[in-house]
Amino acid sequence: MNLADLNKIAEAMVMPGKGILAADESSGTIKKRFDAIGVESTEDNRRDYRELMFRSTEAMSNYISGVILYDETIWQKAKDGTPLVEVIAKTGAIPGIKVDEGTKPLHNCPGELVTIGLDKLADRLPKYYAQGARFAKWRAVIDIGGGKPSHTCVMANAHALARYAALCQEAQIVPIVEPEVLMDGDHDIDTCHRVTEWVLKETFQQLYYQKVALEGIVLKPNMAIAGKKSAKRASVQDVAEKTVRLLKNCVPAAVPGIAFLSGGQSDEEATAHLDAMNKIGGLPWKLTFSYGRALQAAPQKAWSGKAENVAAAQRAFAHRAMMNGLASLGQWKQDLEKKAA
Ligand code: 5MM
Repeated sequence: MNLADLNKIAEAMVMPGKGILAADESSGTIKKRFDAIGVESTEDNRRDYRELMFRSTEAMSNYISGVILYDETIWQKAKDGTPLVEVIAKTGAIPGIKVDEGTKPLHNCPGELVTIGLDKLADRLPKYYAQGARFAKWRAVIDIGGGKPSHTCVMANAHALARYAALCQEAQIVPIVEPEVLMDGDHDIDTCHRVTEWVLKETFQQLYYQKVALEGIVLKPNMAIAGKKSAKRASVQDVAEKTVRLLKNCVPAAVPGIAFLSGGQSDEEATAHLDAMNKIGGLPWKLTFSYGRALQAAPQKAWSGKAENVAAAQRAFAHRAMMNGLASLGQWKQDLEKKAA
């Protein structure tokens, strides 16, 4: 492992003003997204949709530092025959790859999941590197409510994340470490804060046990936020202050950057929260975005599977990318959203 090179990639992934596009929806997830816009989820449609984002030079060159791809996409070619990884790399963004293989029920823990995919990972990573991937992603899912999460679930997922991260670094690939505490329940922001603190502390403990070099990772956590069904909504300032406090208590300064997931927040909420955190300032790591839904909902809707809508979809993508790029600098303003409408 060459740590200086890993660190260079990690720093580039979180460079000020830019963030990561999470375009790694698995087949089931992209089908759900396409169903919502009335588009059939065929290989060609998935390619066309993703190609339109990767060819949106305005968004990609100015605001996107890296793209997380699904296995199908990393081997796919654009309509004109150019490998999609090349299309991405030409914009200056770094190609990355989701390497987890989804989740399975965790034995003895009803309703809980553990992320799988470690078995052949050491063999798969060099192939992804040869195809151009310089970072990877593994997502653990932790649910709150009804006695969850269990100690077993938190431990099993943190251990898998750390084993994955160590294997990535060995293969000269920067691991995005994503322990996602879901915002599906009716819990309040303080419960989310408490559970996320537990999950992050356990994750960093396991990263230490697996000898992962923190200078060569990027953390992708949820924000401290109330569950979607909670009656007690937290203000933007509350989310920002509690998330920053949480991260300061859990994430060593050696980590180059933190790139949040959006987790089901609205586009504008996800931007406003990131911006408010960066406005607090004085942080030991960069804070940016690695959004899936909060970057793609608008372009997906604008595209709706029609070739004549490609330019409008690219504009919608560029707008969200710019808003989040500004938020990564703490320079977003709400009236910038109105101007685009
Ligand atoms: C883009 O969605 C990613 C893949 O999800 P599945 O494996 O479930 O298909 C997901 O991991 C994503 O990268 C993160 O959750 C962040 O996306 P959001 O939409 O939460 O910003």
